[in-house]
Amino acid sequence: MTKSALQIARAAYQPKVPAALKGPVKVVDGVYTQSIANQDEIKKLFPNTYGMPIVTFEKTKDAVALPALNVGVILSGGQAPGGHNVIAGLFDGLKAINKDSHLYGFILGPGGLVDHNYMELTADIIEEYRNTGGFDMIGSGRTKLEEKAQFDKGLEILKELNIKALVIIGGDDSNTNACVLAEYYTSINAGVQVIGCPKTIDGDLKNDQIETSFGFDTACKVYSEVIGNIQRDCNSARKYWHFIKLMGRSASHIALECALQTHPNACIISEEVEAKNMSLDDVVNQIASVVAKRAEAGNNFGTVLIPEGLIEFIPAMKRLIAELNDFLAKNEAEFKLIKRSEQRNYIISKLTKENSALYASLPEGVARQLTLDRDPHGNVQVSLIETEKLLAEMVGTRLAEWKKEGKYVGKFATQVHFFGYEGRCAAPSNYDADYCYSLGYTASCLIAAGKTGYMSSVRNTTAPADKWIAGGIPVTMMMNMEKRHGEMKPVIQKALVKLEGAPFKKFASKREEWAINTDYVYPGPIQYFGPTEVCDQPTKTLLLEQGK
Ligand code: FBP
Repeated sequence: MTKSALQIARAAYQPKVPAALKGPVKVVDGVYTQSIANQDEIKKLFPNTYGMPIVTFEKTKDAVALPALNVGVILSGGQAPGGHNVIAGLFDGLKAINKDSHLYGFILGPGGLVDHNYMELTADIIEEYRNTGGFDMIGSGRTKLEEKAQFDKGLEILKELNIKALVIIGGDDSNTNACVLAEYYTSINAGVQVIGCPKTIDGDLKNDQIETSFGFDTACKVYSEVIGNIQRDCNSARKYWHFIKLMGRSASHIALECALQTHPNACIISEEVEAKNMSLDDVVNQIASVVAKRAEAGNNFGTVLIPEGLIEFIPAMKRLIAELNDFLAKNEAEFKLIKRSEQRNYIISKLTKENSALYASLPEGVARQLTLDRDPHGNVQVSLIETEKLLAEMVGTRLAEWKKEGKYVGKFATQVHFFGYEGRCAAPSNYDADYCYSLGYTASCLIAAGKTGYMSSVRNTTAPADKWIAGGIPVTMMMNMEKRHGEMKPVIQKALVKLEGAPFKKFASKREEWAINTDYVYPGPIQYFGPTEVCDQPTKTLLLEQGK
């Protein structure tokens, strides 16, 4: 692999870790836990892994010699910067426990376990990937691990390789499944522990114990850099409105963080749209009003940030998508036989009155995207829905209507962008490089401590790394019951943007000022070498959440 000068310099970077992880650790059991809701149901479903205590690792002088361990690792779901460092931290931790330990990577996600597709991760391989972005060391995939047959098939290869623990690096769904797997392997005395690690650029796997999912920091910094560049271009030419859609399947954490970093003229937060029961028209009016106000001041340019999941948070659209999901699930075969040119009318004829009218009012492209294949979790693939184009078009139409009514709306020319894939494999920021390495190392400590059904946790990360707290959180603690595919299931609760939380409040207190004034911030690229205040800052979201 040919490497850039930055990659070569970066390979030598030694991630910062909590002080406790710099030598032998002892396990300190904390309080016993219960799930955040539906305690009785979840306890019944997880008799072996429910209610375990939170654990913390503390420094000890008494090093204990432990036997060599064979461990497997899986990267699950969408890429997130820092995944390789989780694996590097895990590898170093296992070698520190016993130099004869072995680490195996399952290829292309959970499917690798079921298909017995794996490779041993040796020191040479790990060296190649330290502090790099991407998941290409072993690849990732979205196969859902949820059937007993898959668990049993997986166990065959785990036994063959004498693997005693499996680390699953994934988002809320993958960690939920990791816990189901932990419970199952414990119930049959399989002798395999399962540990999860919180990953997703979306930032929606967090709670009182898990401060943030890895990758969110780097991805937001990459998007904010590019948004800043666009804003500088925008403020130089003064002739375009830029509509920028940002990844984040459901929650608007990425859009909110980027808004806090760059001060755009408008930013839509899906959770607010839902809470205020706004229609698509209301969202369009909100943006069009900002455009018209800026035009009055002679500013025919600006930026609008749009969260990827917006469409599913507009209550009327949510109802439409729910009916479409059910309808397409039941009539998939028939729908696939309909000619492409007739699919729209076919759908219009099948939906209930309200949904049919809404579907008919959507531009062709968006209507089509709503009928495309769902992902393996049954979600609409929101990254394929061009909300940025839809809103740019609809705002244009609204302004034209206002103009006819005699209102001054200035000139309105648009550019559209979608930032998502650009940030998911970026070289991890120092924060993510350190956080991920520490998460991986902590996972090795959880394994050595004989834990299963835990998620690796590193807390207090707005303080210097030395003061970070490493430990483990029982996954059942984060669960509640939710409806999935028509059935109630135990799942880790997804963290949406809290409208009463400090990050949203900060944004809400500033957005009118940012709408009218041109108060853009240009964050520039991530810096890896240099002063702490430039290179080692966590996200604004995390700082605000921790009252800093
Ligand atoms: P994860 O939740 O698996 O981390 O993935 C998140 C994400 O990056 C979303 O932001 C986006 O909607 C989706 O993945 C895109 O999926 P795909 O990689 O399959 O195109």
